[in-house]
Amino acid sequence: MTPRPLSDQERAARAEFYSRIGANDMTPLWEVLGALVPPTPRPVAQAALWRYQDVRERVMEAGRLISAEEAERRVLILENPALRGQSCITNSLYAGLQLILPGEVAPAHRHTQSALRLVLDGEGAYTAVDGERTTMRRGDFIITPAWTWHDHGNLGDQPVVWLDGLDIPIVRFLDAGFAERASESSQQPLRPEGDSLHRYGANMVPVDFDPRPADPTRVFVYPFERAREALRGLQAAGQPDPHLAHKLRYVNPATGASPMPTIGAYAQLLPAGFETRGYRCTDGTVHVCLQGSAELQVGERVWRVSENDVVVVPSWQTLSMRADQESIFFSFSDRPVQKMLGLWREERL
Ligand code: 1HN
Repeated sequence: MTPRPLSDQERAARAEFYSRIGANDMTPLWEVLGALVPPTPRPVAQAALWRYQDVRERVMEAGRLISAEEAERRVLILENPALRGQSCITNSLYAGLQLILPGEVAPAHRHTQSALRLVLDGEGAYTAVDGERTTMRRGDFIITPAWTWHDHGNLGDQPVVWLDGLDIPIVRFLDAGFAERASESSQQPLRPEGDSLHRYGANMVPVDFDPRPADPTRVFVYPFERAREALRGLQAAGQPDPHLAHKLRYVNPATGASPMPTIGAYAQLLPAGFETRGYRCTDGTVHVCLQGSAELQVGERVWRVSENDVVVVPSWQTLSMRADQESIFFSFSDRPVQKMLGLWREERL
C-alpha cells in the first residue's frame, strides 16, 4: 500500500507527537515496521574477500610487535567492511587469523564462546582441548566447544597461522559471556594425542557413552586428510549436485548433530572445470579455499580465489563457484542455530 500524501499540518502533528513520546522512551512502530519485518533478509554485512597473499605479511608483522603471551591470543580480526569496529565477519560470527611463532605459548583459558580453528600455514603447532593435545596440520578443522580449557603452542621452527571462527556476536547478543584464565599457561596432558579420535571417531563410542542431544562432540579434530579422502570418493562416484557440487557437513559422530550447537562447518569439492548454479541461503557463510583455485561470484561481484583466501557471503546473497582445477573449500556459518529455531531457508536458482 502506498502511503497517503500528508498535509503539512498532519506531518507537523505527527512529528510533534513523536518528539513528545520520545521523552517516554517510546517510538511509533508504523514508521519502522517495513525495516523490522523485511520481505527478504537485508543483511548490513557485505560480501568481502581477504587474499591470503595480501594479509599474510600483516599477520607476520604482528608477530614482531607483540608476543603471543602478551597478546593472550595474537590475532588479526577479519572485520566485515560494513561492520567495522564490531569484531565480526557476519552479524553472528567472528573470524580472525591467529599466529603462533616457534617456542611460543598462547596461555590456557576457557570461555562460553565456542571456537573453531582451520589450520592454514606452517607446521609444528599444537592445540590442547580439555587436557588432550592435537598436532595442527594444514586443513585440519579443530574445535574448542564452549567452556573447554584450551591453549596453543608451537614446538616447531616455523610460524603457524590458522583461521579462528567464534560465535562471539551470538554470545554477546545473548549477554551470556563468561571467561577465565587457568593458573598454569599450558594444560597438563591428561590423555595421549589421538585419544578422542580413537574413542569417539572410529564409527564407535565407548560402550557406556550416552551423549545428550545438545552435547558438543568429543571428537575435537577433523583431519583434512580424512575429509579430502571422503570428498574424493564422492567425486569418483560422480553426479555432483548442480548447486553445491560435492558438499559434506561435519558432524558429531555420536549424534549426527553439528560439532558445536552455534557453528556449522562444511567441506566442499568442486571438480576441475565445474561451475555451480546460483544458490542462496539465510546463513551468512565464511568460505576458505583449501586447495585449488576458483572464481566466486557473489551477487554482482566476481573474485578469483586461491589457497587460504577467505570469502564471506552474507545471508541471502547468491553465490556461484567455478573451479579452474579440482578445488576444496571449507566453510562455516550459524546454520545449526537457524535450523534449531526453524528459520533456515535456501533457494536453488
Ligand atoms: C580465543 O580464545 C582464541 O583460544 C582465539 O585461540 C580468538 C577471540 C575472542 C575471544 C577468545 C583462542 C579469540 C578467543
